[in-house]
Amino acid sequence: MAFTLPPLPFSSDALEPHISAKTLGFHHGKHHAAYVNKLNELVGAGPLANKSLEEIITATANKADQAAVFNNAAQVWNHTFFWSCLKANGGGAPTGVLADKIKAAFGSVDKLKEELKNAAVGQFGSGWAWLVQDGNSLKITKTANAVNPLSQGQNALFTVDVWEHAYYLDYQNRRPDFVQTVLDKLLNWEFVAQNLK
Ligand code: MN3
Repeated sequence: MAFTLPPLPFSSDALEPHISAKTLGFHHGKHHAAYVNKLNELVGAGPLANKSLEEIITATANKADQAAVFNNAAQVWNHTFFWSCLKANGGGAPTGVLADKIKAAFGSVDKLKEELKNAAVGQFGSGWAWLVQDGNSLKITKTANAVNPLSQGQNALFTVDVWEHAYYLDYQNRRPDFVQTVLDKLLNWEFVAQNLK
């Protein structure tokens, strides 16, 4: 069965003024859609055709001859995950078990945000910054291009897309401002908490 582009979990203007409807129109409607279309083209009726997205990602990770399939599958997954990490009137502070785990791993929510921002800003070129659960502890990581925690045996809790297409229309070269805005204004802590295992 072919993969389909999941709809955004909010209207395309819901994140204004922080992320414009124009950015989401291109980012979801063109970039995310293109990864879905390319994945379907690559998988076709081949041996991966009946696998889930997650199965395709783990089966093709770190295999040079499967790089195109991996890149498109992972980018489909990464973007769907990223949209759920965002919401209108997000930000604020986490609660419950997630708040406890953040305090244990980073000392405070502000410190976590500082480390996430450093990872996002420090990612050279295209990629992603992540909050992950690795075993029982929380960590900040960054990955290049399409690479994600799934392909590294880690459980993803939150991500921010730092490919230029994620912010250039709204922030031009100001990646740090984009990341800070996502963390302060759009971060969907309820979704992050749901991802804890
Ligand atoms: Mn993107």
